[in-house]
Amino acid sequence: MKKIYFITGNKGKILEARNKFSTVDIEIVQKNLGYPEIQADKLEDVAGFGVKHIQERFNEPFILEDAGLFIDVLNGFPGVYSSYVFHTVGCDGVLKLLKGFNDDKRRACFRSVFAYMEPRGKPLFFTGECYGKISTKMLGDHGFGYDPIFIPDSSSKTFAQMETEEKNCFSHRGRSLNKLIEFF
Ligand code: ITT
Repeated sequence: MKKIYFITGNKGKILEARNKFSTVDIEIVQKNLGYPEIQADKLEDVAGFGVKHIQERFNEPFILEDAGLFIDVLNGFPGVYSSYVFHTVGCDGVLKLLKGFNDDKRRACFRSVFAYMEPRGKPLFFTGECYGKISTKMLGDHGFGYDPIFIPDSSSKTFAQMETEEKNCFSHRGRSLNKLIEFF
């Protein structure tokens, strides 16, 4: 079976990718090599820099992903700073920033960018988006990160109230992974 290494420290991402790839003959293997996440305006640039860094010390086909939560009323914040914001103020901090805002001021979008790289190759990018809103409180205990406060359009549940398979039907990552699977 073909193996693709997924360079990530995030077990939730691995679960979601394995769930998607269960329909094809490709094994997703987690490799937590670590790479610098540069400060840039676009997720593509963060992923692109990471790919070059990993390519210098890893000689197998691999994927890595940069993702973020973009909140309309905050002009896209936390966006490319999602990881830092999550580890400093977390879901609670985001809820506080939006306190008192009604539903139409709670619009947000999750974005995912996968980069696929073969040894000595050039990176290929696959993107996915999911629009929705920020809930008024944390709900659910599945998933990771901002899942307890994000309700995708066409659902009334947060991502954290969904099993992996259901989240994958709606999510930014589910969509970028669909494109990646189609490519393979
Ligand atoms: P990597 O090792 O793959 O970089 P990470 O958790 O640092 O794992 P990102 O930099 O891509 O992942 O994610 C930025 C932040 O956005 C981070 O705090 C995640 O928890 C959060 N995030 C990304 N995708 C998410 C999702 O599907 N649901 C909830 N939060 C998500």
